Amino acid sequence: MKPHVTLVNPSAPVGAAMHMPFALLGLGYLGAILEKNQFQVDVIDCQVLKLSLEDFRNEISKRQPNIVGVTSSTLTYQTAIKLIKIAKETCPNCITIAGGAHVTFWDDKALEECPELDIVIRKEGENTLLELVQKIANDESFQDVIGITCRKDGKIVKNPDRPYIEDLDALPFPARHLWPMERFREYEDILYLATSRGCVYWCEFCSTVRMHGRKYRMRSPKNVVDELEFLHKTYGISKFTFCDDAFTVDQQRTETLCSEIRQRGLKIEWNCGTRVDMLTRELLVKMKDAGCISVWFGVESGSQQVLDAMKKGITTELTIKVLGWVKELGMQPIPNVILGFPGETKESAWKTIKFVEKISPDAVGFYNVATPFPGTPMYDMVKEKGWLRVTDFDMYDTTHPIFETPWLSMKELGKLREGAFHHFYLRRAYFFDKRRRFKTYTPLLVASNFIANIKLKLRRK
Ligand code: B12
Ligand code: SF4
Repeated sequence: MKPHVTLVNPSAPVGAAMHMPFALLGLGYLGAILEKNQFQVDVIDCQVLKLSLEDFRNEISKRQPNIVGVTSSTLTYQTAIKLIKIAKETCPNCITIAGGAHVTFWDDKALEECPELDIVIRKEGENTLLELVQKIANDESFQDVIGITCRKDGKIVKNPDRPYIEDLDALPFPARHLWPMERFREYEDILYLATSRGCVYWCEFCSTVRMHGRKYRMRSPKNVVDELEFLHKTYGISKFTFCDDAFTVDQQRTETLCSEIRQRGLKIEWNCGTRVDMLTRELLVKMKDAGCISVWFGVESGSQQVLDAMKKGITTELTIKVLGWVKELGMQPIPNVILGFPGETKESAWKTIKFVEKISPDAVGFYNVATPFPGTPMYDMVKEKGWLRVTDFDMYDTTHPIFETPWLSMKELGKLREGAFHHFYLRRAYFFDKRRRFKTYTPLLVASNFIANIKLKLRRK
């Protein structure tokens, strides 16, 4: 039997703060590796197609796959479980698999919580899924496949981890054609790609590095620019986001990548995210020449004490210096901030809010609330200390306080985050900035931000 595999992206819970939908790279890579090995594969993206649970039931019933693979972050975990139950009800002979950032660290619990779930694939999924599907195709037992957690003789067993893929160039490009790509144009004209996996740091709140490993694995500049060129030609898109967690860990590679973009005469604009200690002014100049228009930074906090508690490994001085270079060179720095990490006080949070306004007065970036994702030391600490208050994963959208500490209550944290946005937009410096004064979008932006905060408040009740 050649199994037919359906990959599924669950919708985010109603009201959760979410980014625009796009073709997920994780599922895209899985689809591509299966297609490369001549398996029939399709995607049901409930987020993109705005499918209700009943719509999903109809869709899966029409397709009748042999294997259903559902991705999930912590935010979409509970919905993923509902979809798996529906898949099993609708196609009782199908094998159900879950993968992604949440179930990797919630594998045994997911299998306990959901008898309809057959297998969890932990961490990087391509080779594990391929081996599993091949075994199923050959009617062989899959229970010894490495990288999975499954049931064996009535017990839940965790097989050893699979080694990470070292040669990322060997992977096919994500199978974006499995999505209705024209639908994304309704939202934004940007395509996303990833040029590396893993990170060399080990921040206390970060689940990515525990997922993809404490080692920076890279695609070659040629392979990345081949993908850019392919996407530019196939979809007519000229704007790209590199989703890497730390795009410039290997500065030489970034330089070569920029030269390759220029040499091929690609007229594109792009943005990326990185750490302040992994950039030089010279590299930024080269990035700008190759089309970079903005850079995201994990600024996280304006308090050195909180940064050290996070094990972030950067200083506030360096952040000021590097974001200054980005601005001087005419690019936009976008700070990403976490409020409420254990040890945070009202004072340190306000220090951060003012720090962010000083280093990036034009872009509010993202004020995230410290969210304890399973698999991270922050999650373990919050649980051990008895600080965890919200166990409903539908609330883990990084805007909703989840725990409280002796130094900061959840109510205070919620107010601080709202205060951060209000303060940002209502500053005299923002409203009376000459470049912005006559632009209609300023009051619109302020109004939409107030509405978003009201919605958030209602959701919290
Ligand atoms: C791009 C990105 C987004 C995009 C797309 C989301 C997505 N699910 O891909 C957008 C902007 C929409 C987004 C939104 C959010 N994100 Co985000 N995002 C990322 C980022 C930076 C890259 C994801 C990526 O493409 N990775 C590359 C691919 C190859 O890896 P992968 O996605 O992990 O997929 C592999 C494995 O997980 C596995 N796998 C995944 N799914 C499946 C399914 C099956 C069946 C199998 C077998 C295997 C498998 O195999 C894949 C291939 O190897 C990651 C960090 C990271 N580097 O991974 C954060 C990350 C996934 N996001 C995170 C968060 C918190 C969010 C938000 C909650 C934030 C918010 N409020 O907006 C939302 C939730 C979105 C949602 N619906 O789930 C956290 C998730 C933590 C957690 N435990 O849930 C991460 C890990 C960042 C972090 N530092 O902690 N995000
Ligand atoms: S630098 Fe970024 S990707 Fe690396 S461990 Fe810290 S938060 Fe995670």
